Amino acid sequence: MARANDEAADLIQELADLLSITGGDAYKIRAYEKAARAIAGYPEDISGLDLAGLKKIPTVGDAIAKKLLDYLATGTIRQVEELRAQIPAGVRALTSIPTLGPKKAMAVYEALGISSVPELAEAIRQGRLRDLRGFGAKTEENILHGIELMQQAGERVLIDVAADLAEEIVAELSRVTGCVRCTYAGSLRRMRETIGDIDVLAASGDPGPLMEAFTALPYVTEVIARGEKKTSVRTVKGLQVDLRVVPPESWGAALQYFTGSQAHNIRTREIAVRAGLKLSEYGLFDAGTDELIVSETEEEVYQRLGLPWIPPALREDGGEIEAALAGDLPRLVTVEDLRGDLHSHTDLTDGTASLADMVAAAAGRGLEYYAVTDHAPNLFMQRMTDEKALAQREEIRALQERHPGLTLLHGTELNIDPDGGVDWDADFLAGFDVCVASVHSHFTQDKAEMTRRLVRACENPHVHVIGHPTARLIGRRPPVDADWDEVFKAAARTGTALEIDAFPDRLDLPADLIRRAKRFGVKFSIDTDAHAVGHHRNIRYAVGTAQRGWLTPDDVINTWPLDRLRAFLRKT
Ligand code: DGT
Ligand code: CA
Ligand code: CA
Ligand code: ZN
Repeated sequence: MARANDEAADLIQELADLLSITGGDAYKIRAYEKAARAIAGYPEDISGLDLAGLKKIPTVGDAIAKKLLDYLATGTIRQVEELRAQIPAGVRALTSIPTLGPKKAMAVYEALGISSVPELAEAIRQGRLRDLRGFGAKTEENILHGIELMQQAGERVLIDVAADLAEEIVAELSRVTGCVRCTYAGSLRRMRETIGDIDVLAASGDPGPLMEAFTALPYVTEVIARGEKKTSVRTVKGLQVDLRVVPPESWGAALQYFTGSQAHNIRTREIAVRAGLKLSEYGLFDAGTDELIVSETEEEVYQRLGLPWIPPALREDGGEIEAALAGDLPRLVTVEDLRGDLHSHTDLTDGTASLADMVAAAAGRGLEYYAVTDHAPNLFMQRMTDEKALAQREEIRALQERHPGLTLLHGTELNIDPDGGVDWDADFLAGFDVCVASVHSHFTQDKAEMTRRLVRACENPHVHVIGHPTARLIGRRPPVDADWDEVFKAAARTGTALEIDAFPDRLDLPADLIRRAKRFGVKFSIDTDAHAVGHHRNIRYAVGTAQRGWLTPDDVINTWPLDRLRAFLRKT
């Protein structure tokens, strides 16, 4: 991964945020936001690029490229520094509340001197906000709700942030002399959607050099605790990382223990106790003689407990122990099982890469089919038209000749309107190979309305996949309220797949709903929803989510051969 890309993207995004506080030009702000996404998603490390190289990044023009040069030379962007100096830090803290816009943040600061989240919550409780111009009871409720969302997300980070850092640390430590094995465990190995801290495990007869190398990593900001067996540090993004070093012969037992979850470990320990054994991070021992029985691999540890190896994504005490004992563990879907991707965008709408680049990225993943599904006209900001959609179809036909091994599908991402209708009429829709339909507005409809809306979308014979069905944004927007069992019944009955969207702040459907939907016979589509070349890498997070929902390849329509997929898309 390229850390410079992330830092530069953060600075450009901050520039957009700061400009929106000072009432900057909306067009410019949008351009910065788009560029920030493009920079973060750019596959090449920007730190080696010159002006011409930087301008090759999609949506980055001369002005932004110069800001990036400024960053590469000085580690910051001058305009960001100037704006930071102008705008009180308190106001910036307030804008981290997802439901409080920059203008309102500035207003409460100027009128009431409020400059922190707790002060704001207190002022709302005292009813001091509702007399301000542009504020009312509804605004207060919204802000409080935003504060709640923020607190729920707490100190946890999204899975991609943790995964990128963990992989970098594992790569560094693996190079240290004496390191026999190294990997990450904990919630990240189980692919939870958010991560509290990263747990890295290493095997070595000599922990000293590993602990040294770990605390010396450039992104470590604080050493919280340093010991022989365990060292904990805090890193630049505030995320804590624990490193545990165990003797090589304890590897399997330690990996099992530190992968967790705690609830799963309690179950495995009980099984050990009932068999006259003792299970710890050091191994599986005879409870009577303390003699070590096995500890080198996880497989051996599970086997000696009378269990097959259990995939980490299932280790939540959610029935996996019972299934393992009965020999009923599912054969979970993997990234390698995926033959296609049914949801992606290009720079024709809000993507940052060209059609050719996105298709090349799909080919690079070894896919057999790939659907381009740019936004439909009712998402007005994206300015889709019939003509543009048809022109794109021609472009795809032409491009197909260059990719004999990859079948290109022309699709679209429709907008499900409040009544459950979609953008185009049946005739026009019939021209697409695949239609994803998603909720992009009116998120707060009541349960009955939202249920009807989603059921109607499923009943549309031209809708094949419901995109990011709950529309949640982790830590920023709650899931829509619907009677999900009714939606699942409709999806199963009509042969409409539900998506598992790979964006780390979506992961939608979430795992618990996936598992429930599967019981109704629902089929799923595991998609990137890629808006940039780099987003293709996110697919593993959606697969992890699918695994946590106990899905097998057969449950997932884009693991199927194209013929079987096409039959499903006919919805007969
Ligand atoms: P997180 O960090 O909140 O996202 O979740 P985890 O699961 O990574 O939790 P963490 O970092 O506290 O501990 C990592 C694993 O270590 C955990 O899944 C199970 C194991 N573990 C840690 N402390 C205990 C404990 O007191 N009892 C048991 N049974 N297992 C523990
Ligand atoms: Ca952890
Ligand atoms: Ca931990
Ligand atoms: Zn999309």
